[in-house]
Amino acid sequence: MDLDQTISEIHAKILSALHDASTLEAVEAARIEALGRKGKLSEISKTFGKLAPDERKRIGALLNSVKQDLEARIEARQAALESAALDARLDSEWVDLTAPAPGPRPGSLHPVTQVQREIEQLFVSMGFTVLDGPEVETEHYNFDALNIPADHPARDMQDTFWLKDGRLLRTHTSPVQVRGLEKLGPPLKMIAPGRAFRNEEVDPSHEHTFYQLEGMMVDREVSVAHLIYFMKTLLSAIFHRDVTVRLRPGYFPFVEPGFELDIQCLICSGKGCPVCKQSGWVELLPCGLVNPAVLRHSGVDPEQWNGFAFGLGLTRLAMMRYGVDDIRLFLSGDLRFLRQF
Ligand code: FA5
Repeated sequence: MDLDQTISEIHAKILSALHDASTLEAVEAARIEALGRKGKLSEISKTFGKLAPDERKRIGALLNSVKQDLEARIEARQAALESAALDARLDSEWVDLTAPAPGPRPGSLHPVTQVQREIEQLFVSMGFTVLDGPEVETEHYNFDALNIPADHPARDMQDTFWLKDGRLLRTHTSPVQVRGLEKLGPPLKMIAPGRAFRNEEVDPSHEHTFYQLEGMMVDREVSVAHLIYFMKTLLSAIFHRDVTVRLRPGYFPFVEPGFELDIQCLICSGKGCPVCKQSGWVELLPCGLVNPAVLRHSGVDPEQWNGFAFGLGLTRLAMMRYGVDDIRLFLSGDLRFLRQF
């Protein structure tokens, strides 16, 4: 095979390799194959010595023109691949500076707050006033004024967190009954939502810190019928459906007669589970007619006035409403839980 043909074959082969090269590495490999120190064209240059002077000149010129052509094409191919790589990068790393920024992730109200607000709205629409009371209470308001003197066994029903100064963390929202009557006097329709604290073992239905919602109506002739009407209105507004309840006698020194209104456990539909301690019922809404002694302690004449009162377990109500099977989740601060509401 003569040199002309060899050179033109190498030329054609490298052109085709360049055409097929899709990476800079492939282009470099083609360059080395033709133009590298031990490349095919360089090898041919080494055989020049054997050629006649004319032939040497002619082949030399041919080699040079092929080399120049290949160098130019290699450079063009490299430039094309580099620009394609840059385009691909720009495409993948593209940021639309004109796109509107994603807004802050909206939060939501705590489930207990949501239920509390619903009940507040309901009672306000029926003419009740919403009152607040201190969480650090005196023994007088938490116990004595509610007809629970120091030696009364009912004090043991509520394990109390006592403070060094003799005050306590209120064990229920009932002190607001007395504070409300003292401040506003009868006739009075009030509710008082808030936190209560008890030094007791926590379990799926008992927390040391939980919410109650106290309610009281004092007027001239209040009866158990009024009480039952408001309790029924409350439950149907919260559950939007029929729930099974039972009313049984309950003892609280500040009401007479006293009742316990239990709701059939909505976690297990009454079959029995850890929340209802396998009983099928959850204590939710103790209530009764206000004991005349409480009215007297609050400066109200029980000959002229009477009333009803209730102490709704608000956190328990939220459990039933949303099907939460462990009360401890409410205070856990676990966002995976809270984001569901
Ligand atoms: C009382 O606290 C009375 N003050 C309620 C009352 C008010 C009765 C007015 C009559 C008239 P009791 O200890 O049963 O009662 O608590 C009331 C409700 O609070 C319970 O039915 C329950 O739903 C809720 N509760 C009580 N202890 C806890 C606790 N540790 N964790 C969560 N909820 C509780």
